Amino acid sequence: MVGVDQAVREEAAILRQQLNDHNHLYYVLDDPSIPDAEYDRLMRKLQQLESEHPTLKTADSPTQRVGGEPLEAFKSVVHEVPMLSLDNAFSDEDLLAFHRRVTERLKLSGPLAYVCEPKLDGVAVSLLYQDGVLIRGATRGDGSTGENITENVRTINSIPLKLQTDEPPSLLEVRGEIYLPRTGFEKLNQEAKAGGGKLFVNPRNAAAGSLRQLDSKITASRSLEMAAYSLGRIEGLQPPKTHSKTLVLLKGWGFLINPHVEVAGDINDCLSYYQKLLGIRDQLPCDIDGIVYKVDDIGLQQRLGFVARAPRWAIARKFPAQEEMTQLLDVEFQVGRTGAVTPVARLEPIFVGGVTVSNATLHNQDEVVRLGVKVGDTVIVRRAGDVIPKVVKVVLEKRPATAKEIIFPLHCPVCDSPVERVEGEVVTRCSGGLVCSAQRKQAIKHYASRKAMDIEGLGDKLVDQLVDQNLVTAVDDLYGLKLDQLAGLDRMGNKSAQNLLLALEASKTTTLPRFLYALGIREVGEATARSLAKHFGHMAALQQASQEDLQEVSDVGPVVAHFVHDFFAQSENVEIVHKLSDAGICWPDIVSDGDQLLPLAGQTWVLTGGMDVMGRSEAKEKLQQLGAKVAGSVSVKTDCVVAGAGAGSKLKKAEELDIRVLDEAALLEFLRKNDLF
Ligand code: 5U1
Repeated sequence: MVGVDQAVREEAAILRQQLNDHNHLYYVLDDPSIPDAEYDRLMRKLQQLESEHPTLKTADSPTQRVGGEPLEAFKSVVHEVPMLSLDNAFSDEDLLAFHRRVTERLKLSGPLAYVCEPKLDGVAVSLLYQDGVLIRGATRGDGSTGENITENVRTINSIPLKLQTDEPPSLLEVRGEIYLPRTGFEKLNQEAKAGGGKLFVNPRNAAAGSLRQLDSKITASRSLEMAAYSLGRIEGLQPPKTHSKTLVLLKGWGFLINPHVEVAGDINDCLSYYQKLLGIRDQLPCDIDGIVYKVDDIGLQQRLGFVARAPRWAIARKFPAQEEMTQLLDVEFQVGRTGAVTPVARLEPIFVGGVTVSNATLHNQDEVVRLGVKVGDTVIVRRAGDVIPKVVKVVLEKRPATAKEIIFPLHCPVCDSPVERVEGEVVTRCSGGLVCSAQRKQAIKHYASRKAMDIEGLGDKLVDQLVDQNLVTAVDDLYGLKLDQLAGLDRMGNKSAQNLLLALEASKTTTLPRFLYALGIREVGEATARSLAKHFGHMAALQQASQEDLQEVSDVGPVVAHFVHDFFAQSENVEIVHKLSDAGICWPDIVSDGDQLLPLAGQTWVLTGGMDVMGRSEAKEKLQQLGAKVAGSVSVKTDCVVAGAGAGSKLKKAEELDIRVLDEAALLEFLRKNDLF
């Protein structure tokens, strides 16, 4: 590097190191230690040095993550060690048969340890590091030859550009899965929809599509992640003797290892692990399509060897598929709380994502047009995570000659009022308002729901009966119901009627955010209801607020302000609020005396380890809403540590300092009590 001052070179090297370390803290450990603005400042400084002295630009420079010049085409890469595929097991019996084959071949009788890993639904890749610096990224391709996607791989923040060690192996190949978390997938499709672009069917296709971009700036914008799961080639360092230690080594070098990886002492633990992971599958941040079990001992792996293109020492136990094909039998139109008329696909029942599905949403007219779907079509249905099943694709080759166009109704299927579509909106709505019994029923169901007034025992069927028998027209009527009226209803005895009256009574003491949410004001979800309550403190102040006042609330823009204002401008809504108040609904007013009255004001909390149900950033946000400061490290000033799965040194320190520790379940319960979960 002739011509560049030694001091400048050193400064660039320090910046590279700092940025790579902060990147690892942020993207792999989910534990940033500096604010984003400071990170940006360091990045800008390095960019400036590199643009002044282009020879300083190294392969491991974090400035290379933002994407470079577009490529003409991808080059081929021949894998020196082929990237194998895995045999599949579809049942406990298949897994036990695999274990029998393994133990018989090894002539073992005692327990055998396996590593259990979630099988991420993404794209398998190989990363090559020379003297600790990432020099090549390639797709698996057919296992022998893949594509060189180095420029794209460099943009993925959880992939270290440089190994975090002073003594790297001279050559290292790391294998793993690049995937798109569900939130990234939803965001990508929302953006594609807004821009009229093509939607991806699932996160795996989206990850593959993102990696096949010749312009790495596009890849950089896609929030891809990579979890490492094995070594390929390694030179200049003796590899560990077990697979579990290999993962620990990879983690130490800066790779992301899935937090749910576990070592099972024997095959029975593998069976329990399957049940455990299946139970939390829907709450995980990314799609997984099964579990990979690997014999932990590398010596035993070598003795077992391979058959055809799969190892004898590993197997993939598949989960029920999240996408299946079925037939669209009919389309019905459902009317929601706000009058939205939603086309619902009636399907030939199909087992998908672990449940039998016979209905799936088609969202709206635009979506029906986008899918090009007709009644009688064979369709692909996806059910993943907590989301309701969706029709994601039509199998056009299977379209029968009798397939029928889907016609949207001009009148509400329930109350016959005209259906309208406001310009600029995708939704068609019944114009009947409270005349429409479907809208009334939905409004009452929403009012009674768990996150609103939480009226136990007031289920959907009961609401349908109450409205159909004219016992309840609007939510305030609920509080006038009598025992004999309730006891006379279908599937209601005296006891259930009494319990419901008690639940109605209990619901009268509530919180302002819950009540606001329960009113069902358009676009006012739980978070907005909380912001409104916190800002205005009293119902009266909110009712009198102008649209300008409303827009002063954080997260409230002109659209929400319009809906809130419009709601309280309608005398029938104000009357319902009065009647509810007369019925005894009450809550403590929120006194916004700075943050002093927030339950965690003045406290410092630390989050560590993996969270299954709620991501760490979401948990952090909620604790902050309750007034806590959330810090990255444990000290004597820490009031409480939330220790999730695999918590390590921070938990130990908390125990040493005798600091209160909560597990994830306790945190969720605490948040629930504070209306934040
Ligand atoms: N987690 C994980 N996924 N996966 C895929 N481990 C893993 N290992 C694989 C594959 C194909 O192959 C090795 C067992 C060779």
